[in-house]
Amino acid sequence: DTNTMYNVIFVLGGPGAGKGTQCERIESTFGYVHLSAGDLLREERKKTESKYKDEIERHIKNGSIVPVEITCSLLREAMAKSQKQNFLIDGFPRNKDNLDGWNKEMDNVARVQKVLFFNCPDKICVERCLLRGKTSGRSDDNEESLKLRIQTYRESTMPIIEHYRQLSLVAELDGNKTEEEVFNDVKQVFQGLSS
Ligand code: UP5
Ligand code: MG
Repeated sequence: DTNTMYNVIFVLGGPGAGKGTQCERIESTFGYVHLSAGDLLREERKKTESKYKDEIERHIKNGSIVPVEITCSLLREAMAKSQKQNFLIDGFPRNKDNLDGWNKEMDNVARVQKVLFFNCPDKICVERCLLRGKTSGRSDDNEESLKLRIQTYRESTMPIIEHYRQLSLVAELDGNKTEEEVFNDVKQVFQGLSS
């Protein structure tokens, strides 16, 4: 029964491509609940009682990808807790393990409506993250982690974007514009969305 299924829009793109920024705007304008997988992992890492915290921190610093069992259960928990139906899932799925785990666990629970892909040159992405790093406190906003994050994005996440492109689910947006201009493009995508 599709009426009781969650509607999910995945939001992908390199580090600093503007996923989080645009998701916040989408949330306020279109009512989709924004769930950032990275934010959920950073929250989990802060919990003293979490058995995953060291593993999560190691992956974040190395720009590598946390096993799907951890990420998917955090997402699923947040979705259930919100009691809403429409979600923007930001920064997930990032590799084949994520994709397979999601499909296995969420196949009968969620429908992937669209994949927003913010395409932005590496150089711009790095500049943005380094600038943010001055105040973000994020342990991965430094040159060394950024190299690894970009490499992981190229090797592991781009194939996932390609997978969804084959399924005609991808809306590609130029992330190398002003926030306002990118959001105007995003709005066009939402106007064409059938629910
Ligand atoms: N900014 C945004 N838009 C701009 C624009 N148009 N023009 C100029 N500046 C713009 O933006 C980044 C910065 O750029 C901000 O300062 C913003 O003001 C500015 P933001 O919107 O935060 O970009 P975003 O794409 O969200 O960048 P983020 O750094 O969050 O992306 P990542 O994908 O690297 O980070 P995420 O939090 O998703 O993941 C972090 C780590 O968690 C991963 O490396 C991985 O180790 C782990 N992870 C998993 O293992 N599994 C998951 O499923 C998810 C994460
Ligand atoms: Mg983000």
